[in-house]
Amino acid sequence: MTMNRNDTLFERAQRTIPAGVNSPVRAFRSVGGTPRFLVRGEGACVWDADGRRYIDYVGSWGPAIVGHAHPDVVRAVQESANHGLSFGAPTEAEVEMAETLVRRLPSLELVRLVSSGTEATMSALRLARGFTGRPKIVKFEGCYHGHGDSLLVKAGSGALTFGQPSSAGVPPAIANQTVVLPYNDLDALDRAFAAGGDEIAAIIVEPIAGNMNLVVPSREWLAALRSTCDRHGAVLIFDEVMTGFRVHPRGVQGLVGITPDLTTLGKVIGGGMPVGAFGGRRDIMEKIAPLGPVYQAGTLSGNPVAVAAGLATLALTEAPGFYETLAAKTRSLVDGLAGAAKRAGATFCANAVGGMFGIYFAPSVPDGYDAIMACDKERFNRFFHAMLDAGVHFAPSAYEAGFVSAAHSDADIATTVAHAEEAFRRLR
Ligand code: KE4
Repeated sequence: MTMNRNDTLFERAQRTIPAGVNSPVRAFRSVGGTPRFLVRGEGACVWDADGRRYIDYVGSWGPAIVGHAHPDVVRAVQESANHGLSFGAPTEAEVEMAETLVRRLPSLELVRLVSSGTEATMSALRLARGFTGRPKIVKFEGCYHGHGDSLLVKAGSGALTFGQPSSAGVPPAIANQTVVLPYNDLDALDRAFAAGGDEIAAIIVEPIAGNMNLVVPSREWLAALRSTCDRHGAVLIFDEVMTGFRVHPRGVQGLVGITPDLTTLGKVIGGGMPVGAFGGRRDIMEKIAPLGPVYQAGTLSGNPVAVAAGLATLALTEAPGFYETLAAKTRSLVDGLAGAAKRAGATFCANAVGGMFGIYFAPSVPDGYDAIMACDKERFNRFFHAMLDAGVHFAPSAYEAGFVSAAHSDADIATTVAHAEEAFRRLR
């Protein structure tokens, strides 16, 4: 078998990097095969080390909402870098970013920048615990909030029983302070708070889930999270690292009209560069050092070059009709895929919210974790590779959402749908 550049690079990478990648999902272990080593992105497309072009629906897992290498974003980065890369001192760009986020998200009165979504969520949890003086947090099965110890926890048995580590290296003493409940399930929420609400510092939730694939919960359930936190004095955290400025100009909180106490952000606000953020109610955020007793810090927090990329990206999303066009494009993709599957006789469905979508080898759109787990993963994996061979780059896992950018053209969508119909026929 001739070794292509991807194979050669993957073999070489594994000699010095665990599994050859710097983040596990990139290793293709869920779908099998050799990951594509990308060398360039432009607009809706990426190119691999063998020079092959792909229409890209990963978009760096969400950040590339205006497309890869947008001239405005690249120019902003270059201009900022010309003045130096990092100072470890305040800069005006960070103030502009904070003002932009506060202006666009209903929940934000104060906001602090960090360098990743993980930093944002782990800081928000520490802040909620510091603000309430309580030890426990509630998260939901199927939701991912980065790799902070308190969040690498899977469901224990029973209502308010202790969570169990979902990763080695997380001490049970930490895991058992996390309660894991079923997503989009009202009864389980009531039982958990009835059993121990006075110990619960916060609920953290993906208000639209994207890390078990796309799952849209009922508005009623989100409203119940809000009222439950109000009743028990717990902090409601919307983890909008993925959904923030992806599904709506004002996040899920703007889409559904439910305001959390804290919001965590990432991805789009960095436009592909390392930026995360956490923010919310002034009385909570004023507990953060150096104002208050909850410590949090970061050498590159608010890095001016990264913030320049984020500001340029967010500015582009404020163009008139940006989100309407993006949502219509994404909807045309999922409707096109569903139509192709129907013509090919494949059991398949798809869903979209704003610029985010989910594809499922199942008869109906999943509304929770169990329904996601019932989807046909093996068929997804075969579909993934058929599409990759055809030059379409979907997320290399049946349990991830997909992303459309403003750079995807109608022709890109039509080409994707045509390749999908062929792939569905070969799946039969
Ligand atoms: P980062 O630390 O990866 O910047 O953000 C963690 C995070 C937090 N919250 C939500 C809702 C997220 O989706 C993420 C990260 N998302 C994954 C995609 N499933 C990043 C891709 C990866 O892990 O390589």
